[in-house]
Amino acid sequence: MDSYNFKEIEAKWQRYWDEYQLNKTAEDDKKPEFYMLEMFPYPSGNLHMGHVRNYSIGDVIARFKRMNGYNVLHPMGWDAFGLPAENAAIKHGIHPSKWTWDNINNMRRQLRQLGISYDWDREVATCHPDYYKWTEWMFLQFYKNGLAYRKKAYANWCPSCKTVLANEQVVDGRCERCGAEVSKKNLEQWFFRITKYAERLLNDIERLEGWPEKVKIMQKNWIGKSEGAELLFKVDGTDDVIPIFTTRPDTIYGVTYIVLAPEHHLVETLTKGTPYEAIVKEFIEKVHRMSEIERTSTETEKEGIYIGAHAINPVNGEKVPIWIANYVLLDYGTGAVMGVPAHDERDFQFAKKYGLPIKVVITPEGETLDPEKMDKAYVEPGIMVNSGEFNGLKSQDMIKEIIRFVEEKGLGKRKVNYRLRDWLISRQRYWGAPIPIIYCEKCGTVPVPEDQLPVMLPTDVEFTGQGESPLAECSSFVNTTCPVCGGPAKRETDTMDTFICSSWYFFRYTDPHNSEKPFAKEKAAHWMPVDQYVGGVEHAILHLLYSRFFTKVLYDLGYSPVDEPFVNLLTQGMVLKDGSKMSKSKGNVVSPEEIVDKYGADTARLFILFAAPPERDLEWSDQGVEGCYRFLNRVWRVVGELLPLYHTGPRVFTNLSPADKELRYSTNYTIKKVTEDISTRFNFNTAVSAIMEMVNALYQYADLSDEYKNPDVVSEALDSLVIMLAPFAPHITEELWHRMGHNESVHLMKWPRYDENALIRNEVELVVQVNGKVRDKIIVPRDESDEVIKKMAQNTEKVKAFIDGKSIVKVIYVKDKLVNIVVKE
Ligand code: ANZ
Ligand code: ZN
Repeated sequence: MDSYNFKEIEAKWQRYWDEYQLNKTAEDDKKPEFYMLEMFPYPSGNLHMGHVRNYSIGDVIARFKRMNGYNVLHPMGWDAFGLPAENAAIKHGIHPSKWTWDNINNMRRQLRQLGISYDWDREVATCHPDYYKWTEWMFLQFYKNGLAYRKKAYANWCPSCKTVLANEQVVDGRCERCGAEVSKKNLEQWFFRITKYAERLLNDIERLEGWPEKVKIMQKNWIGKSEGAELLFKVDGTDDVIPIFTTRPDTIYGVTYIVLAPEHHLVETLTKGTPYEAIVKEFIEKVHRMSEIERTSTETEKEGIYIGAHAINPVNGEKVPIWIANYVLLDYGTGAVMGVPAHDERDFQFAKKYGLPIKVVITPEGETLDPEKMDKAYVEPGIMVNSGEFNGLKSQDMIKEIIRFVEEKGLGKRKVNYRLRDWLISRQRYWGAPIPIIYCEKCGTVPVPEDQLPVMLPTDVEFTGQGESPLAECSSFVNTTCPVCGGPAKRETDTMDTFICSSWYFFRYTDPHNSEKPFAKEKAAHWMPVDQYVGGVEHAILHLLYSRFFTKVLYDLGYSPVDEPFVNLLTQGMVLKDGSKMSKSKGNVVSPEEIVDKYGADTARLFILFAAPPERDLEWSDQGVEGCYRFLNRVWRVVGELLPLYHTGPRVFTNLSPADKELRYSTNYTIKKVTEDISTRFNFNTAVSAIMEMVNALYQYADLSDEYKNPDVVSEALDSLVIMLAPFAPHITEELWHRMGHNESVHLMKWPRYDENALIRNEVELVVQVNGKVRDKIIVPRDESDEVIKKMAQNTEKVKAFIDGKSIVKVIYVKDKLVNIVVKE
């Protein structure tokens, strides 16, 4: 046979598959459905190895499922809005749309080169008006159902560029572009009320049986449910009340001060016109130069100041000073904390630093604690002391008692708090889906009527990197007429967070060309939920949580047939080179296109699937790639060599020689192993190595002289080999399949089933040596006793010739391998 010309083969079959629409999917009620989804990429310009890994994993599963009788939906698209396109516009003067579409075209070409079996007719791009029309529609449904609202929130502001910055544009507190110190600007922004779904999002994690445990834990922690109490502290000498959330109401008698978030609304009220006003203002400005991460980091020095007012402890009437501090966040709990230095480590350090009193209210059983001598907080449970009528109670019981007490007296109540915040979806950006809202002086906030969607992104926009946002500077966009009264009105100029676009794309794939609706419910019902989702663990929290939230909202509004989008989730490991993640900044990137050029897509795919189990990190290895390339060449040659014996007729397995039986064993064992490895744990690496061993067995068989080869056994082996390798290396197998005389695609074949009978190996072939030299081979029953086997070895004609007349010193038997007879003259 000619040599393995991957270039020709890959191009040829890609054309063929397109022409015969092999990967096109339609609903088919005769087959069970399977929705295979990989996270769609951001069109950054070029595919990287992480993409190749993600999509190769998905493709093997998709092809395997098809061969097992499923009707598989396997779509691809582009998460195409976002900041980099806008940065390119500012830096290089390329319009974000052109930049994005050029990248999409390039990456689509690269994906096709890899031979991934996508139904390209279902491709979506979130930046296309046919798509973002429905993203806008989604916003309106949220708005109409009280799940979208507007309030003031801080955004990063560069005073020199006079522009809002995304978090990723703030580097060490400075503007990424000009280096100026970033401050905060309080702007009216849009939010989605995800907190309304906190409890359901948390409870339903239990139903996600096919998700990795670690992802479920990350989601749980992100939602962050805490149970405790909200206690009401009055401000001394005013009517103001400070509600305070605490998980430790048992420590209420140990409160020695109160801390408000610097942004707390009472701070201004309480300091206005007092001697504290100026220093408090100064302190707040300093805090605003820190990011939220810095503020809450345990490394950051806790800093605060007294604001000149006192609060009254609701249970004992004690007056305690009110402070503000950097570590108290406005949007957690109530934005106010009761300081209990004796029993909270952070409070302990804060009190030590500022000389605030420390009051012990819980002690270990039978011990006392002296605040003077403590060098850290006592955070364990214990017995209540210094707590009035509650002294002597166990602190765990105190929690219940004190909640009952404050509820009875109207001093507070039981409270569940979530770490999860409402989702700030406003972005002061151009390259995103417009928020379909109009502001009219007469009618107020008016949603754009659905029949007027999409609100199109204008094209005549300037990208200066200055001003509130490009859309806000574009008067033809801003100025419009009110849909209610027809008077002059202004458009909302914020666009939506791109996480919104990716929170519903899996629905659109089920009905991508629908111009009446985002998707028909029947179509979604046919395919949803996604049976297998594959992607990077970096999306374990936000993308997956937002998608779950969207799905639940759409379910509640009657649009979605399901309330959880993804049944099974596989989070693939990273691709490493020289021990660290492949990345531009490290300069250790291996480009997929280079590898495909040099070895072909089949080798690239095979290597990436063979080198590690999908959930583990994968170390790139040039030798590993070479090895996979050599393996495909071996497959090519051995199939070529055995091809003359191959036939498609019926196979009869009688009168088999031991060698035939060995090959049948190898074939059927491999079918069993590969099937199990793929279907139970996605162990593609061990599946591939099983196929490699089978190829070794085929080579051994091919070495026999032709009269000993059995065409039926060969045909069974070649069928199985080529079909099982097809999901991994789709091109070479298609070529071999056709050379084997088939007209149909190998990818339409049924996955092979193994023959139990071929797996029973009750005979084994042994080598017989005399004085270490091989003299014969014998076949013996596998479970025969050592004694009998040793006798049998001495009884063959060939062996007899070497031992007759000599004295036998000893006979050595190595189980299932050989018998060595040691003789003396
Ligand atoms: C008094 C207290 C005593 C507290 C004690 C803890 C231990 P989780 O479990 O994370 O929900 N806290 C409340 N609001 C805060 C805010 N806006 N910024 C910073 N810290 C805040 O933690 C709840 C605890 O975090 C609350 O319980 C409060 O401190 C603090 F021995 O109140 B605790
Ligand atoms: Zn109006």
